[in-house]
Amino acid sequence: MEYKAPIGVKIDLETGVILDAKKLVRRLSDLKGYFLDEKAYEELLKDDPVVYEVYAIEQEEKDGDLNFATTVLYPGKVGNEFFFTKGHYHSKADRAEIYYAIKGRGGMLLQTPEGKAEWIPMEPGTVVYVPPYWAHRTVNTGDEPFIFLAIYPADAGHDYGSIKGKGFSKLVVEADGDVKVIDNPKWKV
Ligand code: S6P
Ligand code: ZN
Repeated sequence: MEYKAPIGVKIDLETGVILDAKKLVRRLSDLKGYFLDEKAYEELLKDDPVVYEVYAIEQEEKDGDLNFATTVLYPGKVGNEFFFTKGHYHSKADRAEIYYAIKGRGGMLLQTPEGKAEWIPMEPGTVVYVPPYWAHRTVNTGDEPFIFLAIYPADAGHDYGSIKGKGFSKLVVEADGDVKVIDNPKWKV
């Protein structure tokens, strides 16, 4: 039996950075078609800001193994809609996941394939259990980077397609200085 070597790494709790992790950067231009207000999107695209960065320690896609990653989701809005991650189902849809919020303020939108949505607010210390079959997207509702850790099965994979095409049935927006979760006018089952 060949045993894999254990890993111990440190998350910088101020920046979310994990040294030696694989870094992924998502700019606004990577999120074309995701936000409701297309005019505000085109306007902001001139600067093409970084919306989020992911620092991932990933294993081969094998049953029983685990990956983990931090995400640094920057503050910002497109129109009145807060910056968010793309959101995905897992390719192996029955794979669950755990999130742990480290810094900043935000929340998670979750959704079943039938379009039933849930909003879970997150602040440092919040743990979110993402059950099997639920799509998940995080949203930064604050004015500083929202940083969290995700731990997920190594064989979960990412299915971005259906969220990219249809979005979530709810939007998280700023209204009168408050965070509001509203129906997505463009949502269709
Ligand atoms: C992976 C986990 C997170 C996200 C990351 C970026 O299963 O849920 O590490 O990948 O927050 O979000 P997204 O939707 O672009 O993958
Ligand atoms: Zn996931």
